[in-house]
Amino acid sequence: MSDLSALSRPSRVADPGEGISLDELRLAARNHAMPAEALRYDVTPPGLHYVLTHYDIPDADPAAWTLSVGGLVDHPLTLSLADLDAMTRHTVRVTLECAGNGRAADEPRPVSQPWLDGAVGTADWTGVRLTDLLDDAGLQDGAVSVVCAGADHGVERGVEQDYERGLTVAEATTGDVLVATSMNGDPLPPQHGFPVRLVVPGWYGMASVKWLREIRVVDHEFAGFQHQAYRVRQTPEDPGVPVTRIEPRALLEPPGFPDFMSRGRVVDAGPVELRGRAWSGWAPVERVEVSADDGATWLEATLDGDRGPYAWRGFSASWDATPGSASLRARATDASGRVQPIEPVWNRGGFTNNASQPIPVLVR
Ligand SMILES: Nc1nc2c(c(=O)[nH]1)N[C@H]1C(S)=C(S)[C@@H](COP(=O)(O)O)O[C@H]1N2
Ligand SMILES: [Mo]
Repeated sequence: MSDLSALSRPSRVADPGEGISLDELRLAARNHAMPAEALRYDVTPPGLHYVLTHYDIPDADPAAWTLSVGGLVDHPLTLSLADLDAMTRHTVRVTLECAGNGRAADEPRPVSQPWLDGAVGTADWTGVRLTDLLDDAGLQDGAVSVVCAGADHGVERGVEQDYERGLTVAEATTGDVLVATSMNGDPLPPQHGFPVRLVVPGWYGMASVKWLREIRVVDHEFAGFQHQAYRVRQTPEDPGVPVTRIEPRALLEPPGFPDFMSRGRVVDAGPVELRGRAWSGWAPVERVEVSADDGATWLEATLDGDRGPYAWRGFSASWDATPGSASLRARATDASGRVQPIEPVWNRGGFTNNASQPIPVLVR
């Protein structure tokens, strides 16, 4: 009876025509998306920010919580929340996106959390820089990876584990990686990692370990379960490449009003101001285009002011809507030259699918 794989599920791709299962529905109900209309906010109100939790939200007692920093360091640390609050704090605005965002549009569908396009949100995270903590602890020669462990525990594909991810020393000590205790000026909500989490700006969400309880410096490149899981591969045998930074994506605030079931939109004919947000973890967004004819022709959107290197950027475009049906799309290009594709680029895990998503509209 100790074989955990009896209740665990293998990694799998759906059969042709196979519908979403109750397993996938249960995940989708626990791990909610950001409603598209919340693209109107520069900073996402916490209850509207997407959530993804592999196991359970831990029962955390803030008075007893400690974060330990150990392994290849000169001075191992055990920090209370009061200790973290007493250190120099920084606030960084970060757009976080799950690597599986867009997965449900993959054909065939990888069986997992079936995200459409809403696994995103932007928050002002406040905390201590990971590099400052590592400085205080004193990295020893031979330090290669900084392993970050959450307090949550579960089983995944038959493997029992704590949620753990590593960063190389170079990744951990550059780019504003935060050990955060606050979201939008308030303590972290339970679902976003209360009382302390990692935030790795520019990276897909899996790197930003929630409920952080241990930082362990090791002498090898860490390759735990969550590193094997988050790889872009074509077959189970394919070694693949790791999922790291966020690919560019633009999303439109859906205009007009929705149909309850289809979420298709209704707008009146005439000029329609289209607005949305665009982001990339590789380089600043340079250009956003909008289409009303499913990508046959594109309009150049105007970018709003920059809100920082890790935050999404607003954009707008004026569309002259004529009666009939339309299919709206947006696509972003970043300064590294990455452009959103129209068709999904398939991989077995359904990761990094940043294909432009159509919004059906009826113009009356
Ligand atoms: N400890 C822990 N950290 C975690 C996870 C988790 O399941 N456990 N999920 C990761 C994934 S896959 C994502 S996309 C982000 C989601 O962060 P959010 O729920 O605050 O939006 O948290 C990451 N950090
Ligand atoms: Mo994720």
